[in-house]
Amino acid sequence: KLSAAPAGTKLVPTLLGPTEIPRPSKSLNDRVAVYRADITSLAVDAIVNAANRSLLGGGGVDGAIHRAAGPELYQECKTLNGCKTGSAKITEAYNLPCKRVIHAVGPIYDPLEHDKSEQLLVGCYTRSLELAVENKCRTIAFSALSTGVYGYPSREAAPAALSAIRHFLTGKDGDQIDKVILVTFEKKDVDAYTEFVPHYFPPV
Ligand code: AR6
Repeated sequence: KLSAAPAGTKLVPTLLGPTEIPRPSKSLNDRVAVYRADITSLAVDAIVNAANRSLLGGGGVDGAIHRAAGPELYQECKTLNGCKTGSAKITEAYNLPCKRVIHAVGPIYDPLEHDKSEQLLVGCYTRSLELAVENKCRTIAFSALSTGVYGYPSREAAPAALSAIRHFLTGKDGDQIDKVILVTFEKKDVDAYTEFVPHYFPPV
């Protein structure tokens, strides 16, 4: 029997259904973590970059990842012909301690088209997880896609991210992923995940 949603919780109809309350699951909870860290320092199988459609670098976490990976990353990115918003592409990681970099292109937040922004953000998380599985990456660390320069409010991005992750982990390829790490850099992201993780991954 499903319990009631905590008061004020925003459910994400995109993937979970407006009345679906996630069941507590220890094995699922053990596979999701929130770290406050610099994503370029993590020795996971794949880190997810918050890129733009050119895939040729930029500011924010994208700039930090390109600086730490070295110029070969830019050379490889030039061969990819960019990427659509809401999707992702994978490269080698060069001088980074991780094995691969997944470059996801989040939406520029549009408050007048909330559902479209949410659909695109969910697409980034889902496609990144698919790419991880296709490339045998079992541990994946996400930056808080779209919540910096692209203006997506952290309190709205967190439920979209968590619902996409939960949906994937409980789906047919979910057992191919051992750990999903949500990497936060700023207090607003820490606060958003702290608020919403217990809803999507309820304590057992
Ligand atoms: N490690 C982890 N997170 C970080 C780091 C880091 N080293 N640096 C920043 N963040 P943003 P976006 C966080 O702006 O909103 C770029 O120019 C940051 O605090 O990097 O998707 C691209 O080229 C925020 O929570 O990405 C695009 O043009 C999160 O990473 C555009 O910005 C994402 O913020 C993409 O904008």
